[in-house]
Amino acid sequence: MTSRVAIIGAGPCGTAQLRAFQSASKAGAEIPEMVCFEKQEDLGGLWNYTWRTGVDEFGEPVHGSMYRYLWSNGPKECLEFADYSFDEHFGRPIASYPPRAVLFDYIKGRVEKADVRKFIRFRTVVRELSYSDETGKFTLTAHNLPEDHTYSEEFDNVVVSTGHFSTPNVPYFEGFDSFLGRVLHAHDFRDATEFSGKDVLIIGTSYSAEDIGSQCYKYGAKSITCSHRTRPMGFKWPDNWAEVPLLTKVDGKTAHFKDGTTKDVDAIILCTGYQHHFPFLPDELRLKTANRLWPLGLYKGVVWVNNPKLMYLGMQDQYYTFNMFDAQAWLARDVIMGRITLPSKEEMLKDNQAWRDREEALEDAYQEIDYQGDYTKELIAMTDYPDFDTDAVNKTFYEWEHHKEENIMGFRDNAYRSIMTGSMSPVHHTRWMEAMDDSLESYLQTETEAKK
Ligand code: FAD
Ligand code: NA7
Repeated sequence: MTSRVAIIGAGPCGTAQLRAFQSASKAGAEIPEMVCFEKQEDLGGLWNYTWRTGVDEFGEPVHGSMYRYLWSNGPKECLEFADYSFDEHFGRPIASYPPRAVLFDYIKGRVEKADVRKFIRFRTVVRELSYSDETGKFTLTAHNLPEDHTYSEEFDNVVVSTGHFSTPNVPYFEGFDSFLGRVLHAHDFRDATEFSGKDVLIIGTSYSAEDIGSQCYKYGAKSITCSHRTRPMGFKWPDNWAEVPLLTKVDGKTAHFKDGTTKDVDAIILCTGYQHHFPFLPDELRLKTANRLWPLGLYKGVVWVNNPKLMYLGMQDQYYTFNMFDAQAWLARDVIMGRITLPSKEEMLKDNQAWRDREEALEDAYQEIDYQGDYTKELIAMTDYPDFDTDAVNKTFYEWEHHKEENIMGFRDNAYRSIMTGSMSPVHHTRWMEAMDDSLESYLQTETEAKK
């Protein structure tokens, strides 16, 4: 009997898994039966924008954390699929920092080309997973939301690709209960124009803080104050920005900081990160980790050491995204299909610890980039995923870091060369600060069309 694999989630990781199996099938291999469960109405994961916050129409927690006017926060040349280039999808080179809708279109393009949409059961949420030592199989319980029907099926392998930037980490600060403004988490942020003319306080110093702060600035906030727990971001911010120590309490509209300073604010946006949250998994199958480059328990960052029939994709903190997810999905495929023989548990744990030890010694973003590049390189060497030059990707990431250090509000105006095709990307027709329209149509206009 053909074995069965369940893929949970149809975001960039889940669709990479579908494509990985499809490519083996196309090359003549016999592949397992694939069933992909996706709770949203379309694929693309976070890239599938929703205006909703809180719960959806079925009472499910809203997965989406992306917002209007979101543009790629890194060069697209660093995330490009090695088997499906931007040039192939758009028919010509396009600029380097596409808005969300453009990347969403790109992700969907590969899925359509590979014809794997048919394997996805949309609007179906996975509620429970268990493993039986007796049968050697997983029992997965799914809920078809529109039909309000719950059912269980057995699988030989399971791939968890549900993402980890959807369940917010929401700290409490004294006075929040009586704050005379709005408190929200980045997960619920949708439209920066809401904060136009307002004094905004941001808590956190990572990507969400940097980008949501920049969005608020671009769309007319009166001031941005960024409060840090560990260290300030340190970019050359515009004049109406301030970086301050951690918030200690709020009193009315007044925010108090650790250094004794205060600031009256209208809104507080908690850019305090997310939790790895898998409510459908029992303890023995559940990854428990903070957001970091090397979560423990996963051989090669993918295979659940305590039960290697279970895979996790994309669970790391990310510089590399789409093409690293691909490299992981190809590895998961080959483990599932028996093309890769796993070493002993002891060996897997040793390998895992070696990666963790190296992660703990990393000193800056440049070393972190090299680390994730090396990791991706190692995965690529293990499968037939099209080889690409991770050292060149790393260099593009360095350039990106430099461009941010030079001009945090202008780094998206730069262009880079594709590592996959060698073609140079054009400079975008409009500077990011002036580009208010984030539609695909607007982004794909040529310089002449945009100037009309
Ligand atoms: P997701 O995209 O989160 O997809 C997971 C899928 O699983 C979703 O479709 C969800 O509905 C589904 N799912 C979850 N639980 C269940 C369940 N129980 N049953 C069924 N289905 C389920 N990366 C970049 O490369 N560039 C960027 O500019 C960038 N910007 C970002 C901005 C924000 C605000 C955030 C939050 C992330 C950003 N990222 C960016 C990183 C992002 O994590 C990856 O690009 C990518 O979306 C991760 O893919 P994924 O498949 O792991 O997870
Ligand atoms: P990250 O990258 O996990 O960063 C979380 C930030 O939140 C980080 O600066 C933390 O500060 C800060 N944090 C967490 N808890 C607290 C508390 N209690 N008080 C103050 N500050 C806190 O999450 P992001 O949302 O920025 O990025 C996630 C993804 O979204 C990313 O991949 C992007 O592509 C988009 P710390 O440095 O630990 O002191």
